Amino acid sequence: MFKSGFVSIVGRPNVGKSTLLNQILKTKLAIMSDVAQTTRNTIQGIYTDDEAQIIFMDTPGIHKPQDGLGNFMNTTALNSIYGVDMVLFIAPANETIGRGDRFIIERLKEADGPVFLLLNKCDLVSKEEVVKKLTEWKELFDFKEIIPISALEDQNVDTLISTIKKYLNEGMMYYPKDQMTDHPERFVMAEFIREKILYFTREEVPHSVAIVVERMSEQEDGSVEVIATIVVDRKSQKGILIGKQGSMIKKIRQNAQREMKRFLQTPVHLELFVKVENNWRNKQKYLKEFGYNE
Ligand code: GDP
Ligand code: MG
Ligand code: K
Repeated sequence: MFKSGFVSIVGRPNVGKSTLLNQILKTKLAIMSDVAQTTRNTIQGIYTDDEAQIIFMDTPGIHKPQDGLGNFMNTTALNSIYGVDMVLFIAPANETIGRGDRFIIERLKEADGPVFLLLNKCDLVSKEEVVKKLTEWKELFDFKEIIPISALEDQNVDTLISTIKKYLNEGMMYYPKDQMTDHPERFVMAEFIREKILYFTREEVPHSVAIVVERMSEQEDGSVEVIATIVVDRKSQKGILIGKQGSMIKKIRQNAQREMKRFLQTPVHLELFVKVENNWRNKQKYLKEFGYNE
């Protein structure tokens, strides 16, 4: 009997949702960063073995909404607990339970299907602390399963997969065996660029950048040309992104290009443009244009 199902991964920003998905899929699918809110759109990662197919949704972190974009991210993240077969709620073992966690817990009561607690980052704390944290969590919610893991160090991730499989129902294979994501490659390219921007500029350029992949085309020699525009809120951000004599944008370009090459397994030529659109975060029009609306 083959099993399949949809599983949503939720939790505050930076608890390790993307790291876990990457560990499961063993590839650089969702982009990880220690800067909050890298993952904006829901990413579907598809795990397939001989017994089951699990379609994972890695959601943007749930946080207190501050603007149009924040609202959208919350809606996406919260909606992902409906209509799925299972919800994985991730909490870090090395942090105290806070208001953000309680906010999500309240919502989880409406979830379709069983909810698991994954206590992540267990590599950072002692066994005693793990036990203590688990006791605290048990009082807050009736989790179907509680699994301490380290997404980064690959601890207990195999246990997680086999436990998920136990709860899945008989079902079809929705995607071909070798397919790992349903996302268009353009989206993945944009995420590579976003990751390099966050990495090289740190806090100087806030999370308000949008990346529009204008073109992605295969050349006759098999290489791929990617043309993308980075949209920022303010002129000052444009200056930071370009850097002294273009040094910053060059670094971003070269490093993103390298990731793209690795991902696509073919030479890539990346061209980057930077454009200022005042206050685009609050303009639904742009959110739609940039693909943040369904
Ligand atoms: P997300 O915002 O929930 O998707 O979190 P990320 O997957 O982007 O991870 C945020 C940060 O936590 C990154 O720096 C990860 O390397 C780190 N991280 C994730 N999982 C673990 C873990 O199990 N152990 C440790 N020590 N760090 C982790
Ligand atoms: Mg993430
Ligand atoms: K993150």
